[in-house]
Amino acid sequence: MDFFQEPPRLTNTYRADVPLREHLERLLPADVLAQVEPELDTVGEDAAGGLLELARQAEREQPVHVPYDPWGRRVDEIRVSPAWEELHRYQAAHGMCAVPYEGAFGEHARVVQHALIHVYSPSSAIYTCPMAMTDAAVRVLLDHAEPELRDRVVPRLTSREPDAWTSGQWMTEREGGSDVGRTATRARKGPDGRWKLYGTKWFTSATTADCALTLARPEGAPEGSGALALFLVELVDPVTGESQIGKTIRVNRLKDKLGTKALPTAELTLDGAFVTPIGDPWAGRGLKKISGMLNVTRAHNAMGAASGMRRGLDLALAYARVRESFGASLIDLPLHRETMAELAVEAEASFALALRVMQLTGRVEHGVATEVEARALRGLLPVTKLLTGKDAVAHASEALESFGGAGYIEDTGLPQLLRNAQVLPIWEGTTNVLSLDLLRATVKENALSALLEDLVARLEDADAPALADTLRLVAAERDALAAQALAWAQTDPELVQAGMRRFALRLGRAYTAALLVEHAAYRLAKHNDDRAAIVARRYAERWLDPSHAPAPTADHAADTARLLT
Ligand code: MFK
Repeated sequence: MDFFQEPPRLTNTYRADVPLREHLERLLPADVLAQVEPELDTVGEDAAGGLLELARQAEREQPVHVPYDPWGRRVDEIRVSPAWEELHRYQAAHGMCAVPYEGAFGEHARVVQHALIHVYSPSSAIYTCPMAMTDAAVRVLLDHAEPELRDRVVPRLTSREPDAWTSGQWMTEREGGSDVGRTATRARKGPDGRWKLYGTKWFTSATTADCALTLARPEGAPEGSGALALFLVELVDPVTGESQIGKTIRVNRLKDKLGTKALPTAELTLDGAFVTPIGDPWAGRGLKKISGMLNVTRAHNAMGAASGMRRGLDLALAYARVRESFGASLIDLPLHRETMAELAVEAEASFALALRVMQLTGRVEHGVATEVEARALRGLLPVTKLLTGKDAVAHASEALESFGGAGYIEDTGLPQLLRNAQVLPIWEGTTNVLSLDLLRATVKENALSALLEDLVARLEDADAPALADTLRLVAAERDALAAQALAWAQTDPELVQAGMRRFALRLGRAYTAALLVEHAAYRLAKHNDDRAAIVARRYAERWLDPSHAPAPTADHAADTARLLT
């Protein structure tokens, strides 16, 4: 009989995600967990079924730019798949951008939001991009907008209705990608008192949004990033009620990208686009204000990275269970098992790191964070974004490899995992830009010392013998990092900059290991469960102990089995 390989099949991705469920049980009060779990279960069921179908459809039916109508009138319509629109309605109905602002879960709202997004994201065809920018725009409007603008726009962005608004973030220009200070778009105030923008925006993701935050230099203002002003563009002008697209906002073309294919990303020309200033444009500080947006989208980036890794793991494991080679299921071949266990450890590590950012964000937003936690979060954001972004690419590559040739074939849907991961270290700040942001946060806000202090606090309850070796590795790395930071006070600033990427990656790994230890200590104490302790040890041995080259023992093999059950 002909042989046909059974494909990997996902099951409810919430129920299958042991680390997610364990971390929620640790972090959320029982009543909050009981309230959100049915919804997570529904999203998990859909993520393995209906949502996944929608995501596949959206990736197939890619956005199209229609510049002119049949009679030659400029329209600049961007047509997206109906599935993309349905993915919008789904996340809105589940409040994925609304939860942090509705007040229902207090300081826990960001953890709840993370859980929902973690389950939804890998079956969303990167609909999480407009969601990230929408969430971030709400944060900026709440923090900086005049009450009239804030009260008109925020309820639309946080709506759960099908017509909920989304926001874009139009920052990148031909002159300035990472160096946003080079923004060349000009802002001019007309005699009617209204502001208009003139310039070209080189990357505008989710261009079908209802509004966007953007930067421009008021005519006559000085050069440099400090004079840039922040504006909200509404695609339908709120004064005239007319669409600005095809008129004062022209779509030059859609970008031909490596991945994120369902997501429309365009080049735009602003030719007198009507905008509303956020604060006094002459006071500048636009870059400072929009950095609040960047910090939210960077947290989303980390959530996207961790959830993509989880999906790679789920698929690789599902395949290993149905694929036979050399007389056994892949999952029973010792070396393949090792690779699967490593994918599991890495996915959990990134998840724990992103979750900590969301937990701290919730605490800061609800005014319950300590001063140390707030400063630690400022440093943790760039570190988390850069580390999870890098790890997501390596993880996706390994996940594809575990399928052999099938991982390289388009209609399996697997190459998309790698393509979509590759954007994560690029957008929202590259690894180098974020490494330097850690330096900025350290120099200006003393973030590093707070981060190291918070790291030590994660280890407080880790007195179980099963964690002793791991704890030693984390503590030694923490001491090495602190010593390096001290030495830098006496070092040529150019050398400090040159060392920042390596430092930020090491710091991220040490902090992540501390988070895994914290979780493991809880699992051992509360549930007499050592799964998380194995995860913490493997992670610390791999990343914090360069001399560690394990020759697997029988115990090691038993631990691997434990991670794969
Ligand atoms: C799956 C989900 C994915 C999510 C998808 C979203 C898709 C969106 C696609 C995109 O739009 S990608 C475009 C992303 N662009 C960037 O991320 C820009 C990267 N560049 C930087 O972040 C640079 O570091 C920066 C532009 C900020 C450097 O510019 P400058 O002129 O050297 O900044 P400067 O003078 O150091 O900082 C100006 C002020 O902002 C300072 O405050 P003060 O004026 O009070 O001293 C800084 O401290 C502050 N600041 C800068 N970054 C900050 C910050 N404050 C808080 N947090 C930050 N991150």
